Amino acid sequence: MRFDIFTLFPDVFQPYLQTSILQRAQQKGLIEVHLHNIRDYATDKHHITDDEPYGGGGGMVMKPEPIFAAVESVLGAPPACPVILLTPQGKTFNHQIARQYAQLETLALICGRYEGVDERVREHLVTDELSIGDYVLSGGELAALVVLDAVSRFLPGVLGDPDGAVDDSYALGLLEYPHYTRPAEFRGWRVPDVLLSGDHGRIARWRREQALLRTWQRRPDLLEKATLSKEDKAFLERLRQTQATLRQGENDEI
Ligand code: 6GU
Repeated sequence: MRFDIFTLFPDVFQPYLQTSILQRAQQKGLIEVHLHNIRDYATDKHHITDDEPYGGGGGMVMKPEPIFAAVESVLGAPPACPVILLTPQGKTFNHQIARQYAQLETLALICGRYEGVDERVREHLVTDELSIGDYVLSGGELAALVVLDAVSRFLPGVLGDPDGAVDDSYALGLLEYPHYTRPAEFRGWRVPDVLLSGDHGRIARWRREQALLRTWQRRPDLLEKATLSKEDKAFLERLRQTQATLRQGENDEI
């Protein structure tokens, strides 16, 4: 899969792209990342990419010409692939969107900066707008890396496991069970005995129950959509009973 990233700060991408999974994915030819500096497409002497907003008010707005020129000279006019603008005003990115984008041959990502981007970019160049959560970043660069990373994990072969991201917690619909490695005791804190037992059946059951417990405690909304076995449902019912009993105890004390 090919990613074309349009940004005023291409340098911030390099360290992350040259690390671990994404570096290996590029070496294996599974992903190609092309960074384009929007400033290189400004035609005036000073390569200006922003200007004051019409109508006044503070801040600067990214000019339309360099963005159109960059995207169209790389991808054609109009581009054949989706063109995503990273902005806090976009739809919130998630696991499902990442999986859908992983079906594409090419994805273009435009990183917004300053107070915003000229509205004509949104109206006539961009096909989708994405945010990565309800907070404001100084620019879309970190968000573009988030999207690139999450999408890449769905491509076959990017993870060591040929099954790719299907084992991740959101794919399973549950949060992950707790992980431990050596030493078996650290500062007096012991790894749960069951994990040292060598009994693979008991270990699998413990992990499943821990995943259910954690999801029930932290993200009960995920349980509604998760695929649950009869045993899972029985375990959750026991959790609910225990909690109800505890609550009753608290009330009795009052
Ligand atoms: Cl995509 N961009 C900016 N500037 N801030 C954000 C964001 C994107 N997603 C969350 N906050």
